[in-house]
Amino acid sequence: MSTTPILHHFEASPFAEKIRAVLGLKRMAWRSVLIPMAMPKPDVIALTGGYRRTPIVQMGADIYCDTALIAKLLDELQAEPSLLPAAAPMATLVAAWADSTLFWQAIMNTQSPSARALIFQGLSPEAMQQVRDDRAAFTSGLKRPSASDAAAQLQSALRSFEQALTQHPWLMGPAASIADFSVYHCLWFITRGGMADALLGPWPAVRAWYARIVALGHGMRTEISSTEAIALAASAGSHAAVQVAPGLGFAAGDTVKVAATDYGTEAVSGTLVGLSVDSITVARQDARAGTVHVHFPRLGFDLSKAG
Ligand SMILES: N[C@@H](CCC(=O)N[C@@H](CS)C(=O)NCC(=O)O)C(=O)O
Repeated sequence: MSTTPILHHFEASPFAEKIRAVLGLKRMAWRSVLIPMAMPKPDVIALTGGYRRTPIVQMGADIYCDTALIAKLLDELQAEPSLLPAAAPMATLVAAWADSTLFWQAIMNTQSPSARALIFQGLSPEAMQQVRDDRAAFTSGLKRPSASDAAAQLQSALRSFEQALTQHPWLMGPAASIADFSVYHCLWFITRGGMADALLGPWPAVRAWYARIVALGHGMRTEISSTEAIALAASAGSHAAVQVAPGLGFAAGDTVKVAATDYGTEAVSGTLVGLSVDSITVARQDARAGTVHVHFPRLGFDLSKAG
């Protein structure tokens, strides 16, 4: 099986930019499948069985959902430079805070018509409206900060980043870690919305650090179609080794459902084949993709027995 990851993404996605920048740090070769920004996404659903968030990474017939798990996969595929340097054991926790809290502060600082126009440049007014309607349903259960709360909260976070980055080159110390990339993609979204001067202007160490991440690039990218990606899943013939650890309340072969707990909560149903304190793996069948193993992190996901 090929060891080149396939990233299913769209250009304007900040979470995809997090992974593209990690691929740049690691100077990895990868294949790119461009996917729709809004539902319907039949080729994504053929691979995941219901999960519709962006990005996902495919390795043959293994599908990795959520950038926290994708980052771990990329560390397994190429250990150096590591996203979890030994000197930064708390990096995943800072990354989780950035992905779930800083992200919405960034989004709520880019709601002006001029910022939205820059973020969605190239889309027709109808396509922009379609994305807006899609996102309203996608985040309907989620409580976000108001624009004024988000403005204050963002500056408070930037002050902490500035203090850290005047002491060492990366947020958690002398080496880059997953925390840098989770913070970076939030600031990338602000920059895309034309808000960098206004919001990042007072923070020179943050701007210098941001420029260093941009300079890492995106690794070596080759385009393939979603049809080719599905055919690769169907012909893979094997899956990554996983097991259901004892003592976690589930057994291999259980029929289960997995769903994100915050937004985009469509469940994936299947047979449990892998479980640990860090990840969940479900096997499912698809008419086009064959037997697919779909992997999720445990943080931010709800695992339950189906029926
Ligand atoms: N916790 C998820 C969040 C992913 C996320 O919110 N992605 C956005 C795009 S940046 C999304 O899924 N938007 C709707 C869509 O693409 O269908 C992760 O780390 O991957």
